[in-house]
Amino acid sequence: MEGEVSDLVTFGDIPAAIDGTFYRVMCDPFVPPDPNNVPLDGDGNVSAFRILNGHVDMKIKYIETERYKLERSANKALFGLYRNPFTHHPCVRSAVDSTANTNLVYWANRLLALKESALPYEIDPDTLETLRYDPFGSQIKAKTFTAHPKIDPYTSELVVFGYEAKGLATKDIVIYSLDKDGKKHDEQWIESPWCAFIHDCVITPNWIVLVLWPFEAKLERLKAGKHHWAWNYDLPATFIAVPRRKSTQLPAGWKQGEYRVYSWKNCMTIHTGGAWEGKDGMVYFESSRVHDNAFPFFPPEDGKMPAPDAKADFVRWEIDLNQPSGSTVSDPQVILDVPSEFPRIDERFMTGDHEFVLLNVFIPDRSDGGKNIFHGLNGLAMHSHKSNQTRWFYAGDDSLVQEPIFIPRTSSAPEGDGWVICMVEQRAANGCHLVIIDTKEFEKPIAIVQLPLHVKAQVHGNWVDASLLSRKASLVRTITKPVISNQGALMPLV
Ligand code: V55
Ligand code: FE
Repeated sequence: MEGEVSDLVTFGDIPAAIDGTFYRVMCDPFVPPDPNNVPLDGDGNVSAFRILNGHVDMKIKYIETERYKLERSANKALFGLYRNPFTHHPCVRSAVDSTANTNLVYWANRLLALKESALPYEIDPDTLETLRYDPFGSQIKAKTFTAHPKIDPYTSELVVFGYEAKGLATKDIVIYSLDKDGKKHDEQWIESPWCAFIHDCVITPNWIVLVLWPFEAKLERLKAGKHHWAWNYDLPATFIAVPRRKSTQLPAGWKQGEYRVYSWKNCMTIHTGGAWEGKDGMVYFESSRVHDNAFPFFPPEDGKMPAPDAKADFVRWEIDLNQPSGSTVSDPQVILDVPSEFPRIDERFMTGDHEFVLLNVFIPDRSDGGKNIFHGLNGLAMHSHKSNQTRWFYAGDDSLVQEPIFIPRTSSAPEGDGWVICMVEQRAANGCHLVIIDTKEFEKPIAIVQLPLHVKAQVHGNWVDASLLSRKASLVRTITKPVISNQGALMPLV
């Protein structure tokens, strides 16, 4: 599906102060994929929701990656397994192996469509047309760019890393930042303890901590035509702490150029929330945690499947940088003892002390979803670290929620004061809608925006304030007409 719909049917009222675009990306294979491929490899398809004057316009468009164009013209899959060029058709092995399907980040006046196996694609924020691959050009020496770069709002830097940065199954990791003009700074290269899956990271003013999952890539297995990743129950969840800059004040005992590797037990710390620095070389960060392999499509080499009732929660890790490399970190503190994913904070406070985390959760004793992370999450939580209180939003029966995106009420509003926008999927009803929640009353939405079709699950999304976008116009047209009440042809889904 590609297309545009203007003025989506909306129940409730969208505040006129909300002016910007919610961008999200889905995995949406254009041609039937290789039957053995994994769900992570569908073509990136963007949905954009331009909100202006209380109205919402929507546009959906594929990212025209090299893969997409080649497979579209062949009208069949030419790429085999995820990140395994040995399984691709020989004619496409030199093409960029990116579906650009994981995240959309606006930085340096560019809307970046990201896949961690390659460099960014840049897309037009208004038309969603694909503009170019590798928009930061020759200054970028690595082959890969994370889908989870982090914006440091205090220094106006995008902190980037890439793993397998010198090519397939290499242990090389690059770290650098891009300033607001897209110029690279503070590049450094480090080596991973094994060729690990490094999906996410955290940043503090002085540190970047890379979060390694216990999967392993091996060139021999790739050459044998098998999956890029195999879970390894003998590997621990591992964190690599790296000073962000040469000028970082190092704790006692640290040498210039050093980085340290810390680990816990075997588990999957899927996505990170916030991070901050404590006194005397302490770094704290939060993450979701599944106590097993949350990607059963990448089993270990012996084929062992994860426990169907694997426990999941949201935890706080404490890294003591005074401990030598190779140390074990202490058991994390459980912040929310429910299956949780997609933690997000008010990113105006990224790197610093912050009170709130927003996340998808499975609210026990309500319908839908499941008892664990594999069955979908039926609500949102907004947790205060200060009061230790959690507020819950239950999306209704037959409702699965996607990543919560925070929109500050104004650029200078207090932390957490604003709105949350979130896609809700109703599989039985075969529909989707956006909910807009005012954080003053988290339990119920102020507006529900009806999509005219069911869309696939989002991987990640972000809000881009209109002040950052080059044109103030709507994606479809500029809406100036007054609100017309719905005539009742469509019923609200919740
Ligand atoms: C993730 C998703 C990806 C990927 C690697 O959610 C990790 C984690 C949608 O693609 O390539
Ligand atoms: Fe992610």
